[in-house]
Amino acid sequence: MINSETIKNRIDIISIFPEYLAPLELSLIGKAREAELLEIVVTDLRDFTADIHRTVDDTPYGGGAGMVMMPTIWGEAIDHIAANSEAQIHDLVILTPAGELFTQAKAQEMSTCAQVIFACGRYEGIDQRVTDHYRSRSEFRVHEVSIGDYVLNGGEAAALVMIEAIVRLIPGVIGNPASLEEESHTIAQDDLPEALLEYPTYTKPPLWRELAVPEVLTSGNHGLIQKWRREMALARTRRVRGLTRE
Ligand code: JE8
Repeated sequence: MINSETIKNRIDIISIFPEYLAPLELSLIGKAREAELLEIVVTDLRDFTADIHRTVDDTPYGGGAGMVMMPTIWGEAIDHIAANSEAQIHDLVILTPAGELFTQAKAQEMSTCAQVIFACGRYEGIDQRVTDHYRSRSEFRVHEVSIGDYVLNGGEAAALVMIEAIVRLIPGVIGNPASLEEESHTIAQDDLPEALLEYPTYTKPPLWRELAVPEVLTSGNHGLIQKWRREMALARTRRVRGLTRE
């Protein structure tokens, strides 16, 4: 286990909208922070500006619409955060619609990192030289990541999604580790669904608006229940995602 109790996981988020990250105080992540399993620090990018207007953007070279975030400001912010960290390696995630797709495999990988720094751009994104510069520094590992093929206005919502997926994999954050092992997505990483989608779940009451709970689930026959759940997962995977390898 890479995340032994002695390793403290640290997540940094850099944004011009630090209030956007307020949900990180809630629920499972909030409790993990309180239990000091995890440290999350949100940094306002504008704290690293030098001018009176706290400017972070400028017009794009080559022309075109919108504004691009300046590499100078990002460099100051990232260097400051890395310099004030115990971590030897800093995993720098740059959110961009042009990045590699975020998967459960990537979440697993990042859950073992000592420090992950999320750079959340806005406008037309961050000057490409920020990625290129940190790729050339051996103490950084740079990940250009997208959470999916749709257009957001900035990286903050994507960072929230990634952090939720990553943090729940840190040992001690989820009470029952069996609930992690049972998950369908743990080995799914390609376009072909290697793992199955989740089977449907039910609770009381047994009859609701003329819909009954499938009889097998109240039979008490656990062998039959397991078989039924697997069949439902297979049928659902085929219907929603197309052919499986089975
Ligand atoms: C972003 C984003 C992820 C996803 C991430 C970061 C920074 C060049 N485009 C920039 C033009 C349209 C508006 C874009 C706004 N933007 C979007 C994402 C993402 N991760 N899956 N979709 N979009 C930035 C600026």
